[in-house]
Amino acid sequence: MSIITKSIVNADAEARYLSPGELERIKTFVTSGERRVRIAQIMSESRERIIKEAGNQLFQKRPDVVSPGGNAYGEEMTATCLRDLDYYLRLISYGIVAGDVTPIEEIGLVGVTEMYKSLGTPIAAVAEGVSCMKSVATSLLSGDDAEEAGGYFDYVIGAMS
Ligand SMILES: CCC1=C(C)/C(=C/C2=NC(=C\c3[nH]c(/C=C4\NC(=O)[C@H](C)[C@H]4CC)c(C)c3CCC(=O)O)/C(CCC(=O)O)=C2C)NC1=O
Repeated sequence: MSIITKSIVNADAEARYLSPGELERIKTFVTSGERRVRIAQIMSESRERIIKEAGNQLFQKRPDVVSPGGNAYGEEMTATCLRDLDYYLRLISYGIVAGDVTPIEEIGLVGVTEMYKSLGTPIAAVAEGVSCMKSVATSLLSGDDAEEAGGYFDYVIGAMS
């Protein structure tokens, strides 16, 4: 839910006008809208490049995951691993547009530790992969945009550590 919808639901539940604080947060959300949409467009247009380069960086840093016995060993498993990176990049782009980490959290982070544990996937290596995506993605963005986007990647990395 966007901050606008959320504020309206809360205010209407109490049959009141939006408070000055709520309006101030909505103002910040609206004035940063152009930047957030611009970042999401760049990430969406460059998704293949971001995932490919981040995957290469990850497998150089963590050759164990693509070696025999590794969780992402073999063509099919490597493709599944890259698909997971794609999932997280997509969720991060949702978060950036919404100006809110809730969609990332609800779709991709609730229960994530247990999920990767049961799959035998080293979650630290997934976090490393997200960190590689951050470095590729932010290199495609200008200063302020890179900083804004970086926070969402950091949020995912933090939730995995
Ligand atoms: C949108 C929300 C969402 C997420 C996040 C998600 C993740 C997810 N990753 C999975 C598997 C997997 N995930 C990986 C990923 C990796 N292995 C590694 O060693 C690397 C570190 C890493 C890549 C960075 C691999 C290799 C599998 C397959 C494991 C297996 O089948 O044994 C599975 C098991 C089912 C399947 O194979 O599709 C799920 C549910 N699914 C979702 O719907």
